[in-house]
Amino acid sequence: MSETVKYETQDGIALISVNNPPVNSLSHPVRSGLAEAFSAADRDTEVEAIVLRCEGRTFIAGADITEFGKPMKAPSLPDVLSLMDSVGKPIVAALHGTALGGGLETALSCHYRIAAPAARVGLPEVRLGLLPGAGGTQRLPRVIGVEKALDMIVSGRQVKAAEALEIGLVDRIAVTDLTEEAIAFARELADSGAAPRRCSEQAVDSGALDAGFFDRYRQATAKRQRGFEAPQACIDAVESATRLPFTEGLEAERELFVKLISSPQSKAQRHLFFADREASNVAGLPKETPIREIGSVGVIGAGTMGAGIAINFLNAGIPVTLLEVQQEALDRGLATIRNYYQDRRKKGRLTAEQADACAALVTGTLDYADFAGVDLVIEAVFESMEIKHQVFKRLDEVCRPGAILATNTSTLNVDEIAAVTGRPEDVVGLHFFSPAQVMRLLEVVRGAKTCDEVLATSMKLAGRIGKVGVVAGVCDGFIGNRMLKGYGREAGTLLLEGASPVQIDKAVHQFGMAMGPIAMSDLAGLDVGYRIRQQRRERGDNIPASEGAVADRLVELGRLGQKSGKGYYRYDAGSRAPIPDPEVDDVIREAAAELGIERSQITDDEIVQRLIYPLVNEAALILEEGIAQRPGDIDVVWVNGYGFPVYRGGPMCYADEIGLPAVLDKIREFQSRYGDIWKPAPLLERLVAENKSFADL
Ligand code: T1G
Repeated sequence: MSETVKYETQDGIALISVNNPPVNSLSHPVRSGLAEAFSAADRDTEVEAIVLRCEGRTFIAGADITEFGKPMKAPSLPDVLSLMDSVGKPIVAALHGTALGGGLETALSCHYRIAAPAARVGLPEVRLGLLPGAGGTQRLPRVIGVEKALDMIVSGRQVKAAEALEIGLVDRIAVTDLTEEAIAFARELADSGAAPRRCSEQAVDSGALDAGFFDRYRQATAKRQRGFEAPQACIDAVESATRLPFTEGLEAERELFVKLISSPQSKAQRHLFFADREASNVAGLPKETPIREIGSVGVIGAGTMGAGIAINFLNAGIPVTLLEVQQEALDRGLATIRNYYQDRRKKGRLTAEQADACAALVTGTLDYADFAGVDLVIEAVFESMEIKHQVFKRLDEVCRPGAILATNTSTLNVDEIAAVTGRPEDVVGLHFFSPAQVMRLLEVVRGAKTCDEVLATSMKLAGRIGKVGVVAGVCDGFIGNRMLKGYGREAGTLLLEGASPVQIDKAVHQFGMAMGPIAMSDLAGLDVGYRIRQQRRERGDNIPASEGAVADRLVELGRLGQKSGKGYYRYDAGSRAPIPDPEVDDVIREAAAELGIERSQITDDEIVQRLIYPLVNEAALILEEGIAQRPGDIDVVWVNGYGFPVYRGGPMCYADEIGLPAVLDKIREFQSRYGDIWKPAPLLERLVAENKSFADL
C-alpha cells in the first residue's frame, strides 16, 4: 500500500483508510494504494466484508485538481472504481466531512454507504467546467433516479446527510462513532451473507420521463447557466445512462469528460478555484501575524450600503451598532435590516428563529459614544472627504485602542482619511460592492500605514462573513473601479461612433457579462458620473470633450436612468426592462455631430475588444504598481464584483486565452486610432517580448 492508504483486517473485516491531507484528494499515491488494498481484500480468504474510510477532516473530496493538465499516471480513477466493482465482497463506505466529486463516485462504487450526521455529499465537477468523469453520471441515476441525479450533477450542490438518506444515496446515518458503526454494518452484511449491491447492476428508473424531458431540461439549464458548456454535457451524460448499458454509458461519459477537461472554460474555472484561495494569501504578511478578535461591529450610515454591510456581520452572528445622525434615517436603516430578515424567513432561506436571532443582533444609535467598545467600525457615509474627515476624527476620539477603523470609500484616498486620526496603523479600506449583502467581493485596501495585524484581521474577517477578500493598494478606484474607467469611457465613445445602446449591451451580454455597460449606467444612475465629471471639471481636470458627452446631455434632459424612468433606455412603470428610445438616438447623433465624429457600423467583435482590452491594459499597470498582488486576484475581483463570466476566468485569464500578442496588437491598433489613452502597459509589452503570459507571473 502507499503511505496514504492503510490496510488492516480485524475479525474478517478489512479496513481501508485513506490519509492524504488536507482533503484526501485522489492523488496518484491514493489511487494506487486503493487498487492494491481492494485487490488484497478481494484475494484474502479471511476477509468477508470491507470498510473504506478516511482519516482527517473529510472523506475523499475529489480528484486531485492539481494533477489536471498533467499526464495521468495509472491507475486512473475509473480503473480503480471498476476494480472495486469487481470485488466479490460487500464494501461499506464511511462518509464524513464532504464526500465530493471523485470521492462520492468512489463511495458509489462501494455497495453500501453510512454517513456521519454532519456529512455532506456532492458532485461539484460542473463548477470546474467538468462532469463527474468516474462513473458518477452513470451510477448516481441508478441509485437515486434520473431527476434527482440531474439536479445534483448539473447544480453541483452539496446534499446534507439527512437528505442523502432520504433519497437513498446513503443507507444509514451513524449515531456515535462512524468507523465503529461502519465496521458493525459490514459485520452485519457478512453475517447475513449479503452480496455486493453494485450500482452498476441496478436499472435506471426513467419510466416517468416523457420524450421531451431532456430537451426541456437542457433549455431550462441554458437559461439558468447561460454560456456554460459543462452543464449541457452533464445532461448529455445522464441521458446516456437512460439509453445505454452501463459500460457503454461509461464510454459516453468519458468522451464528454475528455472534451471538457481540455476546454478553455474548464481551464478558466479551475484557474478561478485556485485564484479564489490564493487571494487570501497576502505576500509578505508573516503567517504568525496576530489576528484581532472582532466580537462587535459599528456601522456608520444606515443607507443601502450601511444596512447591507451590517447584514453581512449579523449573518455571521456578530452584533452590530448602526449609527446615523438623524432618527428618521436610523429608523429607516433598522427597518431595512429587519425587513430583510423577515423576507428571507418568508422565502424559507432562514427559520423564524434564525431570522429573529439575526435581527436582534442590531441596535441603533445617534451617539458616537456608543462605539466606545466596538472592535471594528465601518463608515459608509457620503463620498465626501470632508465628511469622512469629520467621521474619522470622532472615531479617533471615542473608539477604544486597538479598534479597527475602516472606510467603505470607493473613490477616496484611504491614506488621507487615515491621516486625520492618531492611529493610521488601525485604518483600512473595506470596499464592499452593492448590494453589500449579496456581492461576494471585498476589496481590502491597505493604507501606507495599515499595520500587518489590521490587514491580516481584515482578510480573515472577509472569509468569516462569506466574502472573498482581495488586497488592494491605495490609488483612484483601487483595482476594480480603476479598471472600470476605461470600460465606461469606451462604451461612451462607441455610442458616438455609431454603435447603439442595444448593440453594445447585446455584444457584451453575449460575451458573458451579466449586464451591458449602458444598462449598467442606467441602473447605477447617470447623475453619479455627471456629478463626478462636474467636480473634476471644477478642479480643473482636463476631461476629453467626448467623455460623458451623451450621458451629460441625458442628465440635463432629466434622464437619470432607472430611478427617473428613463436614461439611455426607457422603463415602463415598475419594470426594469430596458426599452430602446429613439429620443436617445437623436441625442447621440447630435453629440457626435457637435464633436465632428463620423458615425459608422461597428462590429460586435470590436465592441468586445474595445471594452475588455482596456481592463487588461489597466490591470497590467495595476500589477506593475503593486496595487494588486497577482493576476489571479484581479480575475477574482472582476468575476465576484463586476459579473465577468466565470467560464472565461476573469480578464487576465481571458487575455492569456486570446494570447497576449493578439491583445497587444489590437491595443496598438487602437492607440494609432485614438492616441495614448490606449498606450500599451510596459508589463504587457514585456510579457509579449518574453513570450510569456499573465499566468507566468
Ligand atoms: N484537489 C486538490 N486540492 C484540493 C482539492 C482537490 N480536489 N480540494 C481542495 N483542495 C485544497 C485547496 O486548494 C486548499 O489548498 C486545501 O485543499 C483546503 O481547501 C473524477 C474529475 C473540499 C469543500 O471540486 O470544494 O473529482 O490553499 O481551502 O474551505 O469526477 O476544498 O490549503 O494549499 O477549499 O474547508 C471535485 C473542491 C474535483 C471539491 C473544503 N471536487 N474542493 O473546503 O478548504 S474534480 C471538488 C472544495 C473530480 C471526478 C472529478 C473544498 C472543500 P491550500 P479549502 P475548505
